[in-house]
Amino acid sequence: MSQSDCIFCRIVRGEIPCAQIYADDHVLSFLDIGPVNRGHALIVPGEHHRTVLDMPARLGEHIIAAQQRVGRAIMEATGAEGLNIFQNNFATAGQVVFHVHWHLVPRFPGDGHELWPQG
Ligand code: DGP
Repeated sequence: MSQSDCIFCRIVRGEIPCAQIYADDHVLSFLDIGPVNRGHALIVPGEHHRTVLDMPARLGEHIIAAQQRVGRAIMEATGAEGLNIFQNNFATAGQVVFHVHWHLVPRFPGDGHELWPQG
């Protein structure tokens, strides 16, 4: 369930350092190396699955719980007033690391990002 050449598996195994935010038996959360906003975090399941389409649904509950926990923490730490949560599947959709993961991006009034279509 772990791949030797996967960068996120290597982070999960502690072989590559990260700025860790949260960890439990199912997920690891750490700051993105190329943040699009202050506090940009990633949530990564410990198990290696390439995309959300390959991931067993049983992990969903743990992912949502981590999104709530980490989302609250980074909003409080940064003073953000909003939060985008998104993820990319397959290269055509912008996936670069092929170990499924979620982006949590704190949002600030007037931060100018058009990360998400505005309603
Ligand atoms: P995606 O395009 O959804 O596959 O996003 C991959 C993200 O992973 C990207 O925002 C940068 C981040 N990233 C890639 N390598 C590393 C790393 O070694 N450490 C950390 N903290 N983040 C990484």
